[in-house]
Amino acid sequence: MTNWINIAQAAKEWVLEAGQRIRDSLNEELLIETKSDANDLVTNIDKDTEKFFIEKIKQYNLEFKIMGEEGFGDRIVSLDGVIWILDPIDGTMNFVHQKRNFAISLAVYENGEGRLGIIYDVMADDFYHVIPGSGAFLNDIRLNTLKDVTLEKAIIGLNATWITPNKRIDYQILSPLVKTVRGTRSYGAAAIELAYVATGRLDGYITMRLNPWDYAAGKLLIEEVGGKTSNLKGEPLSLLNPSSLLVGGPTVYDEIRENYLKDYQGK
Ligand code: 2AM
Ligand code: CA
Repeated sequence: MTNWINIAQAAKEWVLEAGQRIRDSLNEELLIETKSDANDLVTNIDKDTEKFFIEKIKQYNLEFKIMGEEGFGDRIVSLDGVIWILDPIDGTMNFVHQKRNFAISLAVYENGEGRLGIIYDVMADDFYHVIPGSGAFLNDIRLNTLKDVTLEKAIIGLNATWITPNKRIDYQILSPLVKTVRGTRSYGAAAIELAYVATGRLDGYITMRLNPWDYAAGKLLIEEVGGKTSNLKGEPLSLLNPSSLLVGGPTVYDEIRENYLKDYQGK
């Protein structure tokens, strides 16, 4: 039997150590490169942090597989076995430009079932973790079940990037939604926005494209406190492919799905 409590304790130590290494690196000069486009950034610290985790995880158990954003892990084509899903720095643009509001996101799934989720907001020193079925926590204080909030009183996480006329379908969906809700916020790091939904600081979060390492941990946190997660079509989030994403408390989630996304045709 796999002992998830022991694994969670080990993972917590690695995450805190990695967080300290990242904070220490802030005084050094970063090597910044771009990936898919000029605004898709990666630094030497993203890569070093991913390698740090891979070494720790493989030392712990060679059979564990790792899906890491920077590609130093394994090539994952199925959810069989124990898979660690890692974003060494979620919110790299924030890391580079703002030196805050970035997170380490780490999740463990066994045959597609969530076993552990950790999000560490490195500069705030906020450590979120969940062992599905045993509770979700912020700095070891248990998170409450989400309060039910209606859409009119909701603050929704939403990045203005998606509200551009040339992304017509997105504009058509998001513009009426923005007019209905109480407010919108964008923090620039999906893992932090998901953690905020789990704590009730945000009532929902909607985005057109993320990768599994951006939401694998946050999904588990939100579900543990009674929130709902899916892609914009209402299908379960893929752990193998990029996806759109809608999460929120039950009422916010249902209202957005039923009143704004009925005809959504994208991914
Ligand atoms: P990253 O910093 O790990 O790349 C920014 O709004 C959020 O979206 C961050 O969580 C960022 O993760 C993620 N992100 C940025 N560009 C993306 C892309 N092209 N596809 C999927 N997710 C992206
Ligand atoms: Ca990243």
